[in-house]
Amino acid sequence: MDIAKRSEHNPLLKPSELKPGMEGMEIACLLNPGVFRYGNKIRLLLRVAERPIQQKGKISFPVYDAHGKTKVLSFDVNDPELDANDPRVIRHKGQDYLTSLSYLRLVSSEDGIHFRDDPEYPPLFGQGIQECFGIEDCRVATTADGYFLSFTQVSHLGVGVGLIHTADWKTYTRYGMILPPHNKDCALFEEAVNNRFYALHRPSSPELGGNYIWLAESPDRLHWGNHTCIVTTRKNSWDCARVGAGSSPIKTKEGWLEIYHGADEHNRYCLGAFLVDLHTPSKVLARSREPIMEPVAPYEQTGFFGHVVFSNGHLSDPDDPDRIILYYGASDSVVCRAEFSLTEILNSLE
Ligand code: MAN
Repeated sequence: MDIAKRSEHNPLLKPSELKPGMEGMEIACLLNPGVFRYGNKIRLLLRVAERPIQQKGKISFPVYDAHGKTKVLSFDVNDPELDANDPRVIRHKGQDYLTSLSYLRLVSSEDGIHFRDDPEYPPLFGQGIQECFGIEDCRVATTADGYFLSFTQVSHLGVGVGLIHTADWKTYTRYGMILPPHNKDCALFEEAVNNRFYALHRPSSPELGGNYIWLAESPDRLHWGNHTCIVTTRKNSWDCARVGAGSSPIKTKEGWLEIYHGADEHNRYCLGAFLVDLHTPSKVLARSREPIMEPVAPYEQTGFFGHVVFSNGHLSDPDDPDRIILYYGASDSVVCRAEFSLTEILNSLE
Protein backbone atom coordinates (compact mmCIF):
# COMPACT_ATOMS: atom_id res chain seq x y z
CA MET A 1 0.00 0.00 0.00
CA ASP A 2 1.49 3.32 -1.03
CA ILE A 3 -0.08 6.23 0.86
CA ALA A 4 2.38 8.93 -0.30
CA LYS A 5 1.04 11.91 -2.22
CA ARG A 6 3.85 12.73 -4.63
CA SER A 7 4.41 16.31 -5.74
CA GLU A 8 3.36 17.02 -9.32
CA HIS A 9 6.65 18.94 -9.58
CA ASN A 10 8.74 15.79 -9.09
CA PRO A 11 11.61 15.50 -9.59
CA LEU A 12 12.30 18.80 -7.85
CA LEU A 13 16.03 18.74 -8.56
CA LYS A 14 18.12 16.90 -11.16
CA PRO A 15 21.93 16.71 -11.46
CA SER A 16 21.87 18.79 -14.68
CA GLU A 17 20.26 21.72 -12.84
CA LEU A 18 23.22 22.41 -10.54
CA LYS A 19 26.81 23.28 -11.32
CA PRO A 20 29.39 20.78 -10.07
CA GLY A 21 30.99 21.85 -6.82
CA MET A 22 34.37 20.22 -7.49
CA GLU A 23 36.71 21.32 -10.24
CA GLY A 24 36.79 19.07 -13.31
CA MET A 25 33.86 16.93 -12.12
CA GLU A 26 30.28 16.27 -13.17
CA ILE A 27 27.35 15.67 -10.84
CA ALA A 28 26.45 11.99 -11.13
CA CYS A 29 23.67 11.92 -8.53
CA LEU A 30 21.64 14.10 -6.21
CA LEU A 31 20.50 12.16 -3.21
CA ASN A 32 18.81 11.92 0.15
CA PRO A 33 18.67 15.44 1.63
CA GLY A 34 18.51 16.52 5.27
CA VAL A 35 15.65 19.01 5.73
CA PHE A 36 15.20 22.00 8.03
CA ARG A 37 13.79 25.51 8.30
CA TYR A 38 16.14 28.44 8.80
CA GLY A 39 15.53 32.17 8.31
CA ASN A 40 11.96 31.73 6.99
CA LYS A 41 13.04 29.34 4.26
CA ILE A 42 12.90 25.64 3.72
CA ARG A 43 16.40 24.25 3.24
CA LEU A 44 17.69 20.97 1.95
CA LEU A 45 21.15 19.72 2.73
CA LEU A 46 21.64 17.68 -0.42
CA ARG A 47 24.05 14.84 -0.84
CA VAL A 48 25.79 15.60 -4.13
CA ALA A 49 27.84 12.79 -5.69
CA GLU A 50 30.46 13.83 -8.23
CA ARG A 51 32.96 12.10 -10.48
CA PRO A 52 35.01 12.93 -13.58
CA ILE A 53 33.22 12.69 -16.95
CA GLN A 54 33.63 8.97 -17.70
CA GLN A 55 35.85 7.89 -20.60
CA LYS A 56 35.02 4.75 -22.57
CA GLY A 57 36.60 1.61 -21.13
CA LYS A 58 37.50 3.23 -17.79
CA ILE A 59 35.95 3.78 -14.39
CA SER A 60 37.28 6.95 -12.79
CA PHE A 61 36.37 8.43 -9.45
CA PRO A 62 37.75 11.01 -7.03
CA VAL A 63 39.08 10.49 -3.50
CA TYR A 64 40.83 12.88 -1.12
CA ASP A 65 44.54 12.30 -0.56
CA ALA A 66 46.34 12.64 2.79
CA HIS A 67 46.53 16.43 2.27
CA GLY A 68 42.81 16.81 1.56
CA LYS A 69 43.40 17.37 -2.18
CA THR A 70 41.17 15.60 -4.66
CA LYS A 71 42.87 12.95 -6.73
CA VAL A 72 41.31 10.78 -9.42
CA LEU A 73 41.72 6.99 -9.42
CA SER A 74 41.05 5.14 -12.64
CA PHE A 75 40.61 1.45 -13.47
CA ASP A 76 40.28 -0.32 -16.78
CA VAL A 77 36.80 -1.90 -17.05
CA ASN A 78 38.41 -5.09 -18.38
CA ASP A 79 40.84 -5.36 -15.47
CA PRO A 80 40.40 -8.96 -14.25
CA GLU A 81 40.94 -7.75 -10.67
CA LEU A 82 37.98 -5.33 -10.91
CA ASP A 83 34.45 -6.13 -9.68
CA ALA A 84 32.09 -3.40 -10.93
CA ASN A 85 28.69 -5.09 -10.72
CA ASP A 86 27.23 -2.46 -8.40
CA PRO A 87 27.18 1.07 -9.90
CA ARG A 88 27.79 2.51 -6.41
CA VAL A 89 30.85 0.56 -5.27
CA ILE A 90 33.71 -1.24 -6.93
CA ARG A 91 36.23 -3.71 -5.60
CA HIS A 92 39.77 -3.82 -6.92
CA LYS A 93 42.37 -6.24 -5.57
CA GLY A 94 40.26 -6.81 -2.48
CA GLN A 95 39.89 -3.08 -1.73
CA ASP A 96 36.48 -1.36 -1.92
CA TYR A 97 36.00 2.11 -3.41
CA LEU A 98 32.98 4.30 -4.17
CA THR A 99 32.36 5.27 -7.82
CA SER A 100 31.67 8.88 -6.82
CA LEU A 101 32.57 11.25 -4.02
CA SER A 102 29.76 12.89 -2.05
CA TYR A 103 29.59 16.17 -0.17
CA LEU A 104 26.73 18.16 1.39
CA ARG A 105 25.27 21.21 -0.28
CA LEU A 106 22.62 23.62 1.00
CA VAL A 107 19.78 24.70 -1.30
CA SER A 108 16.95 27.02 -0.26
CA SER A 109 13.31 27.58 -1.14
CA GLU A 110 10.46 29.89 -0.26
CA ASP A 111 7.71 27.46 -1.28
CA GLY A 112 9.31 24.09 -0.54
CA ILE A 113 9.21 23.17 -4.23
CA HIS A 114 11.62 25.41 -6.13
CA PHE A 115 15.10 25.13 -4.64
CA ARG A 116 18.14 27.22 -5.47
CA ASP A 117 21.78 27.17 -4.51
CA ASP A 118 22.46 29.66 -1.74
CA PRO A 119 25.99 31.07 -2.25
CA GLU A 120 25.84 32.52 1.26
CA TYR A 121 26.23 28.98 2.62
CA PRO A 122 29.26 27.14 1.26
CA PRO A 123 29.09 23.33 0.85
CA LEU A 124 30.46 20.95 3.46
CA PHE A 125 33.16 18.67 2.10
CA GLY A 126 34.74 15.63 3.71
CA GLN A 127 37.82 16.35 5.82
CA GLY A 128 40.58 14.06 6.99
CA ILE A 129 41.33 10.41 6.48
CA GLN A 130 38.00 9.10 7.85
CA GLU A 131 36.08 11.05 5.18
CA CYS A 132 38.45 10.50 2.26
CA PHE A 133 35.68 8.79 0.23
CA GLY A 134 33.24 11.59 1.16
CA ILE A 135 30.28 12.33 3.43
CA GLU A 136 26.71 11.19 2.79
CA ASP A 137 23.04 11.12 3.77
CA CYS A 138 22.97 13.87 6.39
CA ARG A 139 20.13 13.99 8.91
CA VAL A 140 19.49 17.45 10.37
CA ALA A 141 18.05 17.50 13.89
CA THR A 142 16.54 20.88 14.79
CA THR A 143 16.87 21.26 18.56
CA ALA A 144 16.67 23.95 21.24
CA ASP A 145 20.50 23.86 21.18
CA GLY A 146 20.84 24.46 17.44
CA TYR A 147 21.15 22.07 14.51
CA PHE A 148 22.88 18.70 14.83
CA LEU A 149 24.01 17.02 11.62
CA SER A 150 24.50 13.25 11.73
CA PHE A 151 25.90 11.81 8.53
CA THR A 152 27.89 8.96 7.03
CA GLN A 153 31.68 9.25 6.95
CA VAL A 154 33.18 7.00 4.29
CA SER A 155 36.78 5.87 3.83
CA HIS A 156 38.84 2.74 3.18
CA LEU A 157 38.88 2.37 6.99
CA GLY A 158 35.12 1.88 7.12
CA VAL A 159 31.76 3.59 7.26
CA GLY A 160 30.84 5.44 10.47
CA VAL A 161 28.63 8.23 11.81
CA GLY A 162 29.94 11.78 12.09
CA LEU A 163 28.41 14.67 14.01
CA ILE A 164 28.53 18.40 13.29
CA HIS A 165 26.82 21.24 15.16
CA THR A 166 25.85 24.60 13.76
CA ALA A 167 23.60 27.46 14.80
CA ASP A 168 23.97 29.70 11.73
CA TRP A 169 24.99 27.38 8.85
CA LYS A 170 28.22 29.34 8.50
CA THR A 171 30.29 28.23 11.45
CA TYR A 172 30.47 24.54 12.23
CA THR A 173 31.80 22.46 15.10
CA ARG A 174 32.97 19.08 13.89
CA TYR A 175 32.83 16.42 16.61
CA GLY A 176 34.33 13.64 14.51
CA MET A 177 33.05 10.08 14.53
CA ILE A 178 30.45 9.41 17.23
CA LEU A 179 29.63 5.82 16.16
CA PRO A 180 32.46 3.72 14.71
CA PRO A 181 32.30 1.35 11.68
CA HIS A 182 30.27 -0.30 10.50
CA ASN A 183 27.46 2.15 11.25
CA LYS A 184 25.20 4.59 9.38
CA ASP A 185 21.60 5.88 9.26
CA CYS A 186 21.87 7.77 12.54
CA ALA A 187 18.84 9.95 13.42
CA LEU A 188 18.82 12.02 16.61
CA PHE A 189 15.67 12.67 18.63
CA GLU A 190 15.10 16.43 18.59
CA GLU A 191 14.38 16.67 22.30
CA ALA A 192 15.54 14.83 25.41
CA VAL A 193 13.44 12.06 26.95
CA ASN A 194 13.78 11.74 30.74
CA ASN A 195 16.79 14.05 30.57
CA ARG A 196 18.65 11.74 28.17
CA PHE A 197 19.38 12.23 24.49
CA TYR A 198 18.43 9.39 22.15
CA ALA A 199 19.47 8.35 18.67
CA LEU A 200 18.52 5.63 16.22
CA HIS A 201 21.42 4.05 14.37
CA ARG A 202 22.31 1.06 12.21
CA PRO A 203 25.38 -0.95 13.09
CA SER A 204 25.96 -4.01 10.93
CA SER A 205 28.16 -7.01 11.16
CA PRO A 206 28.82 -9.37 8.28
CA GLU A 207 28.23 -12.50 10.36
CA LEU A 208 25.98 -12.75 13.41
CA GLY A 209 23.13 -10.26 13.48
CA GLY A 210 22.17 -8.17 10.48
CA ASN A 211 21.33 -4.66 9.30
CA TYR A 212 19.05 -3.68 12.18
CA ILE A 213 17.92 -0.42 13.79
CA TRP A 214 19.29 0.20 17.27
CA LEU A 215 18.54 2.84 19.90
CA ALA A 216 21.30 4.54 21.90
CA GLU A 217 21.33 6.90 24.85
CA SER A 218 23.63 9.81 25.67
CA PRO A 219 24.12 12.53 28.28
CA ASP A 220 25.57 14.99 25.72
CA ARG A 221 24.90 13.71 22.14
CA LEU A 222 28.61 12.85 21.82
CA HIS A 223 29.02 9.76 24.00
CA TRP A 224 26.55 6.98 23.24
CA GLY A 225 25.75 3.90 25.30
CA ASN A 226 23.02 1.52 26.45
CA HIS A 227 22.59 0.31 22.85
CA THR A 228 19.42 -1.69 22.24
CA CYS A 229 18.27 -3.37 19.06
CA ILE A 230 14.66 -2.34 18.42
CA VAL A 231 13.79 -3.13 14.78
CA THR A 232 15.09 -6.09 12.76
CA THR A 233 14.61 -7.22 9.17
CA ARG A 234 11.71 -9.60 8.47
CA LYS A 235 11.93 -12.77 6.37
CA ASN A 236 10.01 -12.82 3.06
CA SER A 237 9.20 -9.15 3.42
CA TRP A 238 9.97 -5.91 1.58
CA ASP A 239 12.42 -5.14 4.42
CA CYS A 240 14.09 -8.56 4.59
CA ALA A 241 17.67 -7.47 3.82
CA ARG A 242 18.22 -4.14 5.52
CA VAL A 243 16.43 -1.56 7.65
CA GLY A 244 17.67 1.90 8.63
CA ALA A 245 16.25 5.01 10.29
CA GLY A 246 15.19 8.01 8.21
CA SER A 247 15.24 11.34 10.01
CA SER A 248 14.41 12.46 13.57
CA PRO A 249 11.29 10.76 14.93
CA ILE A 250 8.08 12.81 14.92
CA LYS A 251 6.50 13.37 18.34
CA THR A 252 2.81 12.40 18.35
CA LYS A 253 0.32 11.82 21.18
CA GLU A 254 0.69 8.10 20.62
CA GLY A 255 4.46 7.94 20.61
CA TRP A 256 7.52 8.81 18.54
CA LEU A 257 6.86 7.99 14.90
CA GLU A 258 9.84 7.02 12.79
CA ILE A 259 9.80 6.75 8.99
CA TYR A 260 12.45 4.20 8.02
CA HIS A 261 13.77 2.53 4.88
CA GLY A 262 13.82 -1.17 4.19
CA ALA A 263 15.41 -3.03 1.32
CA ASP A 264 14.89 -6.54 0.03
CA GLU A 265 17.37 -9.01 -1.49
CA HIS A 266 17.09 -7.24 -4.87
CA ASN A 267 18.07 -3.87 -3.33
CA ARG A 268 14.57 -2.48 -3.78
CA TYR A 269 14.21 0.33 -1.24
CA CYS A 270 10.80 1.22 0.26
CA LEU A 271 9.68 3.31 3.24
CA GLY A 272 7.81 2.07 6.28
CA ALA A 273 7.15 3.42 9.76
CA PHE A 274 7.26 2.35 13.39
CA LEU A 275 6.09 3.87 16.64
CA VAL A 276 7.99 3.82 19.94
CA ASP A 277 6.81 4.75 23.40
CA LEU A 278 6.99 8.46 24.33
CA HIS A 279 8.69 7.80 27.68
CA THR A 280 10.49 4.50 26.95
CA PRO A 281 11.72 4.80 23.36
CA SER A 282 13.18 1.27 23.41
CA LYS A 283 9.58 -0.03 23.49
CA VAL A 284 8.24 -0.53 19.94
CA LEU A 285 4.45 -0.18 19.92
CA ALA A 286 3.60 -0.74 16.26
CA ARG A 287 5.17 -1.12 12.82
CA SER A 288 4.20 -1.14 9.14
CA ARG A 289 3.46 -4.56 7.73
CA GLU A 290 3.41 -3.18 4.17
CA PRO A 291 5.45 -0.19 2.93
CA ILE A 292 3.91 3.30 3.16
CA MET A 293 5.84 4.23 0.02
CA GLU A 294 7.29 2.09 -2.78
CA PRO A 295 9.35 2.95 -5.87
CA VAL A 296 6.46 3.07 -8.35
CA ALA A 297 6.92 6.37 -10.24
CA PRO A 298 9.14 6.18 -13.36
CA TYR A 299 11.79 8.43 -11.76
CA GLU A 300 11.89 6.06 -8.77
CA GLN A 301 12.42 3.02 -10.97
CA THR A 302 15.15 4.11 -13.36
CA GLY A 303 18.27 6.13 -12.67
CA PHE A 304 21.74 5.67 -11.27
CA PHE A 305 20.44 2.90 -9.00
CA GLY A 306 16.82 2.06 -9.81
CA HIS A 307 13.93 1.01 -7.58
CA VAL A 308 14.91 3.24 -4.69
CA VAL A 309 12.95 5.65 -2.52
CA PHE A 310 15.19 6.74 0.34
CA SER A 311 14.44 9.51 2.81
CA ASN A 312 16.39 11.13 5.60
CA GLY A 313 14.45 14.37 5.96
CA HIS A 314 10.95 15.69 6.49
CA LEU A 315 9.09 18.65 7.97
CA SER A 316 5.86 19.10 9.86
CA ASP A 317 3.50 21.85 8.79
CA PRO A 318 2.98 24.30 11.69
CA ASP A 319 -0.47 25.19 10.28
CA ASP A 320 -1.57 21.59 9.82
CA PRO A 321 -0.10 19.18 12.37
CA ASP A 322 -1.43 16.19 10.41
CA ARG A 323 0.67 17.01 7.35
CA ILE A 324 4.16 15.58 6.89
CA ILE A 325 6.24 16.93 4.03
CA LEU A 326 8.87 14.39 3.09
CA TYR A 327 11.84 14.93 0.81
CA TYR A 328 13.51 11.89 -0.67
CA GLY A 329 16.04 10.61 -3.14
CA ALA A 330 14.60 8.63 -6.07
CA SER A 331 16.73 6.05 -7.91
CA ASP A 332 19.81 7.61 -6.27
CA SER A 333 19.52 10.28 -9.01
CA VAL A 334 16.99 13.01 -8.28
CA VAL A 335 15.43 14.76 -5.28
CA CYS A 336 11.65 14.57 -4.83
CA ARG A 337 8.86 15.50 -2.45
CA ALA A 338 5.81 13.69 -1.14
CA GLU A 339 3.22 14.37 1.55
CA PHE A 340 1.69 12.06 4.10
CA SER A 341 -1.13 12.34 6.59
CA LEU A 342 0.18 11.52 10.06
CA THR A 343 -3.15 9.91 10.97
CA GLU A 344 -3.05 7.74 7.88
CA ILE A 345 0.44 6.50 8.71
CA LEU A 346 -0.52 5.82 12.34
CA ASN A 347 -3.69 3.98 11.26
CA SER A 348 -1.67 1.79 8.88
CA LEU A 349 0.61 0.42 11.63
CA GLU A 350 0.08 -2.98 13.22
C1 MAN B 1 22.53 2.97 0.86
C2 MAN B 1 23.01 4.39 0.92
C3 MAN B 1 21.96 5.36 0.40
C4 MAN B 1 21.42 4.92 -0.93
C5 MAN B 1 20.91 3.49 -0.84
C6 MAN B 1 20.44 2.95 -2.17
O1 MAN B 1 21.60 2.74 1.87
O2 MAN B 1 24.18 4.53 0.16
O3 MAN B 1 22.54 6.62 0.26
O4 MAN B 1 20.37 5.77 -1.35
O5 MAN B 1 21.97 2.66 -0.39
O6 MAN B 1 21.50 2.84 -3.07
